[in-house]
Amino acid sequence: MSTGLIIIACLALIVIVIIQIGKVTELAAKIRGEETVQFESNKRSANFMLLFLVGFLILTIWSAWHYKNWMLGYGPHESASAHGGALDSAFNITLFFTGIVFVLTHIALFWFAYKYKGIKGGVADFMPHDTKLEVIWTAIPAVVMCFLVIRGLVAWNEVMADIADGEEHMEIEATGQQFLWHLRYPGPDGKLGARNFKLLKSGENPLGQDWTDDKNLDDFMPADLVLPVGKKVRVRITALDVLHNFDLPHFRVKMDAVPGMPTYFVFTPTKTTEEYRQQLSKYPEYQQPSDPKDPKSPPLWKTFEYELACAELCGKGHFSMKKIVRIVSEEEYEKWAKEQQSFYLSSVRGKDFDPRKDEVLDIEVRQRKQDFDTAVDKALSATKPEEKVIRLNYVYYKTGSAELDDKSKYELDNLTAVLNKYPKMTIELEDKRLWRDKAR
Ligand SMILES: [Cu+2]
Repeated sequence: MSTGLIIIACLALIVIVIIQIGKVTELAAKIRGEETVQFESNKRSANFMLLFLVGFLILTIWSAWHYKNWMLGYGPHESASAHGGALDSAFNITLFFTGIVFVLTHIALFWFAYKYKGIKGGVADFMPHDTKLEVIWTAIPAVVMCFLVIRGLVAWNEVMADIADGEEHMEIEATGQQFLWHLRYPGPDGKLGARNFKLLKSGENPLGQDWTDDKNLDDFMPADLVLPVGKKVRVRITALDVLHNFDLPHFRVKMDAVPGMPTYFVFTPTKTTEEYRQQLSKYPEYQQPSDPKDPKSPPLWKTFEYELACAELCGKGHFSMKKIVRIVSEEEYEKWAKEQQSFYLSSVRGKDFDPRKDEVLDIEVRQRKQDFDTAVDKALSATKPEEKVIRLNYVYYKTGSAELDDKSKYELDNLTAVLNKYPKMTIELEDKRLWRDKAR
């Protein structure tokens, strides 16, 4: 903060000094005659031009060199995706040509301002037209531009290609909303369910998922973006309110999220978070403590995380649209995915607004069969007789009747399957109420 104030004060002083010099020059002109003073002033300006040229070029080149290990594309920040290298090299080739032009034009600009300063009796050259010069300064940029554009197009087509038919990949979805990203994964079925904007309701159904579509039932919405290394990912990108932009800088992924117009990006992460950290650890810049106020805090490279950002200024909370991205091994990813809870089952199922609350879903039948089989295994291996009990949790009767409800069938099927598997097993059926009474 204080450094900032000093810099501002210095700049203000420099401006005041320049204004004062101007005033002094004016006064001197009145005393010594206009022309002499004018030429002296020209000479001084010309010298400043040269000084600025040298200082400016040195500073530009020094800062580029000095900060290169913080910039994407250089030092440890090589791209972490399969396509990223193509974009980086297109960028570097453009930088090479524009860099040469940048240096040459600046030298020419300030050198000529110095060389052709106003002198006593000096007259300007009259050169209305020079065909050779015009051909040169049109042809060279045209050829270079053609080369850059064609190369850029080739890279663009490669980077923007969609998944080919039957190509192995996974698909996830990212939806931008002021001011957060909703991430949606397809769950075990590998398919994202349908959405309908008419079903949108914050809290109950933030993405407008259609619960009558079975593909939606296992979709989950994690807090972080976790992906397996080396697997092609297609990200469906949508927005709920204004323009956002799905930006994964370390992977050179960037695509607008437009309300009402789904976009996508396909990329393959090639480095796990851990590998990227190891790469950073080889550079002195990343040995600094991650918390500048605490010298004992872990070094920067150890705390590095990939990030998902919004790269479209979308409102005052724009900066908060950040998520951590973790790239992990295939096994770690499988483990993580298994731990994720389906949004439907954890937040919608059985609630008043669940349109399928009266239905028993296939996904539940499968889950309950698994639970049932686990309970059977547990009872079989138990030693105490009171532990050799299996509870049939989902057997219901029709209201006011001794007839079994249709929904009970699958639970009895599970029991039949077990009895068939162990033909010698004998069981005793006991009513739950009696069982409860006995326990008292
Ligand atoms: Cu945004």
